Amino acid sequence: MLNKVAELLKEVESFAAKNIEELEQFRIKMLAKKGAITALMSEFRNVSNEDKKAFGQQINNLKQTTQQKIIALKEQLDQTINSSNKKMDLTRSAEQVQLGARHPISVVRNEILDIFSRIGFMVSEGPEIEDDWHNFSALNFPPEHPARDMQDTFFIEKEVALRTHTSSVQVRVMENQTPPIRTVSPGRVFRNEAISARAHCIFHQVEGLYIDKDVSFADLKQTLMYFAKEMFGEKTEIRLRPSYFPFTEPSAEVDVSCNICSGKGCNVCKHTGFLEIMGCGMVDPNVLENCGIDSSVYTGFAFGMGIERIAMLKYQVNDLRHFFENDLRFLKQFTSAY
Ligand code: 2U9
Repeated sequence: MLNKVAELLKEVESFAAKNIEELEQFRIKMLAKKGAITALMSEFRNVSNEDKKAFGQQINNLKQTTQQKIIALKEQLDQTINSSNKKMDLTRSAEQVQLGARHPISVVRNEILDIFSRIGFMVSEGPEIEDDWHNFSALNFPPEHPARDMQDTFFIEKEVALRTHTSSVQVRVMENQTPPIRTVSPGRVFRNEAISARAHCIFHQVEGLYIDKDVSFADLKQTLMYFAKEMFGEKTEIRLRPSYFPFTEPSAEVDVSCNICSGKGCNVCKHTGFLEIMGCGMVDPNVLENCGIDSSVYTGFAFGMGIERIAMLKYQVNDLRHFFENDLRFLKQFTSAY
């Protein structure tokens, strides 16, 4: 029994606590109702009469030593907490918070959507994984069109692919709504292309669609002119060149006067005075019929643009890959109301 007391005394004397929690654990272990010292005290009655005196003295000594040790350790720990608090300079100004900024592609997308929303266009979005019908067939792509090839499109299975344009969203809108329809569809699109300064296999588009009675090519030209002036400045001119797309007839490529040289000719516009910004056209009657819209009653126009292309022209970015690398030195240059 006396050995046990001596062992516990040794343990108490050598004990050190790193923190208040450890000290409290130690107090419970020794002095609580089921603690080691309390247990020893309850064995007092089993000690022979001649040993009782010595045992009593030793166990009292152990209990006192333990209590004093706990008080001393508590004082020590309190002091360290206070002195580490004293090292804090509460008057020091706060660490600067790094403010984030919207990605330039989001800035330009929001600006494009805002421009069209001011003339009554709604925003429609849809799936990035599309079936053959919504991405190709409904849009009048012939069965042998090269875009349907594995070389140009990322197929998931035979008739399921990553959408190559957001026109597929507008097919869904036409299938589900009756004209008048005025909608713009922003989103990511995917094409199996080699990555370069001018092309990427993932990029962003906004496509527009307006279907109603008596919609004409003149309405298309006015809408594009309004967009170009809002986006690139009041003095901007537009130019349309005939083109071909399966889903529009007639079709055109849209240029804006160069915002660097104001149309006089410079390196950026390759001395033409114009920069290509999008494609457009009157929706092919076959597309209207494919989507359940009577082409003898309704006509419509559509246009499509790459957001990266618009952002490059607006902010004079000469390499499209900057938009995907997320280098903060590039991104930090864009702060915006959008
Ligand atoms: C429907 C019918 C027709 C959208 C159009 C273009 C012309 C066009 C390209 C510009 C650069 C795609 O990002 S790009 O590579 N787009 O030239 N897009 S007309 O025509 C539609 C859309 C929806 C139902």
